[in-house]
Amino acid sequence: GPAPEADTEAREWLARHTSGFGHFINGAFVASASARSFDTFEPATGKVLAKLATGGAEDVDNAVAAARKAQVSWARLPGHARARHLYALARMIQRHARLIAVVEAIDNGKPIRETRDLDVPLAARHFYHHAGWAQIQDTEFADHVPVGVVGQIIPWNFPFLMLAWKVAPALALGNAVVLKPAEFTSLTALLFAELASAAGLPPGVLNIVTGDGETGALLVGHEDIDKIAFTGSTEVGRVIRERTAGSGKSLTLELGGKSPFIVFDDADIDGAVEGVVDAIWFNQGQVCCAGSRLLVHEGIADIFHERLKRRMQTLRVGQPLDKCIDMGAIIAPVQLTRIEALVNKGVSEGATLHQAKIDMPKGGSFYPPTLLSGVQPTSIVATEEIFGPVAVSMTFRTPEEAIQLANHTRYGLAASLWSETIGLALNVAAKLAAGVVWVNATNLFDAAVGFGGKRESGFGREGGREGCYEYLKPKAWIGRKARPAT
Ligand code: TXE
Repeated sequence: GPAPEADTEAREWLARHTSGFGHFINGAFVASASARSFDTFEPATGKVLAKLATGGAEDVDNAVAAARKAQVSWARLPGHARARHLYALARMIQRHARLIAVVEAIDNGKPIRETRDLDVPLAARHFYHHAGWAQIQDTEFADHVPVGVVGQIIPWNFPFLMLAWKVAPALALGNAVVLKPAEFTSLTALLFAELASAAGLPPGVLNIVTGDGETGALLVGHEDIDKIAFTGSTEVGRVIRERTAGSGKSLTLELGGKSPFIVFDDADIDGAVEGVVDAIWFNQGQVCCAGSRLLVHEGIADIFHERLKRRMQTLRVGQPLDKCIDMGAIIAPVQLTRIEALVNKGVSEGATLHQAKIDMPKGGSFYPPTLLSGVQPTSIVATEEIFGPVAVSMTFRTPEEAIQLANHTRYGLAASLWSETIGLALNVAAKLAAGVVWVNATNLFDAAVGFGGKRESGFGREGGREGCYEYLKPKAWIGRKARPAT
């Protein structure tokens, strides 16, 4: 496939920023007050891609102050006027879809086919969808007011899409935002800031401060922020929950998962095998709702595993900008090491390892499609989120046992089940502890459907009406008739 260098528009965009990006505060890019910076790397090559500013206390202060000031007039706009801005952002994303998709693929390492067909169109769809809510906010949410200034902290696995999931509802409903992208993947957020400014978004409504967990912690601890919306690891989610406890800040957390993928003996086996490809090898398995635990009915386990192994062998791992690949690079060497360590642990705990013997690219952080079968339900690989292209499989005999195994987790984000019997599917679906259950499907998202978890996968929803309420506060108005003048 073509080398990453082949894309001139993205390379030119990057070249324009060789001296660094700065933060996006009050409608303009500004140098970091901290005077500190860090490098961001290209996962597929390991090479330095850009220099990014490290947000310190003063940068966060400036961004929050700009947001506070802008929020007042932003919230005062009638809903239809805010809707116009969201439509403009959606159209801007569509107009620059190719550039965003390429920058995202280079920065994250995921296949261009995914950024082009999923991340970017879904992000545009989120802005369109929430423009609709802004349009009817004045009547639909008349007894609610915006939360105010929102600090948003997002992960690296879907950098642009997570930005859209967070920014679109917040802005639609009259809030102002300070967003901190993940340190591995800040580029499409900065590109979005450029586009938003070109689209005429009022200064201060959206601010972007780059940096690592320290910068995130400054946002979490800031006194003048009304809400934190976080997507990332359960560990950091726990820290944020503790830090915001008693502060009066609202909080939503979208955290990790270990989602079950249940295949009953009457399932369409080829369909389910293809489902596994989408469940665990999509985005190199770096998906919070990845179907990472395969629960397969004993009666079809042999044939299912045989066909799955055959399918694995046909997957192509390669350069992100190659349109013919199925899997790109793992985000960073540190994650690669983590995946390797967990897989070794699985083998030492007695699981059988199967890895596709396919050509692997050299240079960057790559890991082959992997299956661990015969896994014990209590083993580390069956309980810990691996966050890589590693499926673990177990077998069951009865639907009751499948449900019990599926729910044997501290998480509860998603579940996928495969059966041709609708009664069985609905009955089992009702008993699964998950924020979303997919039937004969996996990893389906829609801007109109609230996404979120239960248990240690977090709380709060993103998308749809329920997602709007996360950026609103109820406000009651009770009064008496004014006393007639005497
Ligand atoms: O996540 P972090 P990491 C899981 C996955 C992965 C593991 C580690 O298992 O292997 O997390 O990934 C910011 N206060 N998921 O280390 O650290 C950080 O800068 C405030 C699942 O990248 O949670 C980044 O912007 N913010 C997940 C964001 O939090 C802090 C997606 C997420 O980083 C902070 C990503 C702090 N103290 C990883 N520390 C999912 N559910 O999709 C860090 N951050």
